[in-house]
Amino acid sequence: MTARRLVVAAAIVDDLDRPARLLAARRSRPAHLAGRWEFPGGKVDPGEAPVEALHRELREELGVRVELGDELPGPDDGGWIITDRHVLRLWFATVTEGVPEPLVEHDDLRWLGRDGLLDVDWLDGDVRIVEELQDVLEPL
Ligand code: 9L3
Ligand code: MG
Repeated sequence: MTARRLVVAAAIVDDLDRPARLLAARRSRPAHLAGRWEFPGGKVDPGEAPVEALHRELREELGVRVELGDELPGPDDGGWIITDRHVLRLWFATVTEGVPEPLVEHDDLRWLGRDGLLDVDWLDGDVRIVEELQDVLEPL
């Protein structure tokens, strides 16, 4: 089997130093993912640096510029296997310009606190990342 495609995504939080809320995005497409929630982001293009790809995706998808914080390393060679065809790398981020809007492939956005984090229907691959983040968020 060929290597999994690299996908990059952001845990957008209200404050990088004391995060209390996390931005979740509801997919509007493709049909089999519509209605499920995710960390916004997308595929890294050939020749593109992962962090550049993440900035591009967040501009395209949400219309924002961000400052990136630390990466949240995963158990799968440093990444997070999210499907049999994709491996995800995830960075903390905070918005520096603009207000996030569901522009391209989302139809809803929600800021979630630690207690409500699992109230939305996360994509299968994202759930274990969300569970890990629960301990990182400050109580509201
Ligand atoms: N995916 C899973 N969780 C995420 C993201 C951003 C993406 N947080 C999955 C959904 C698709 C694939 O990765 O199967 C590619 O994502 P996109 O380019 O359609 O956003
Ligand atoms: Mg995307």
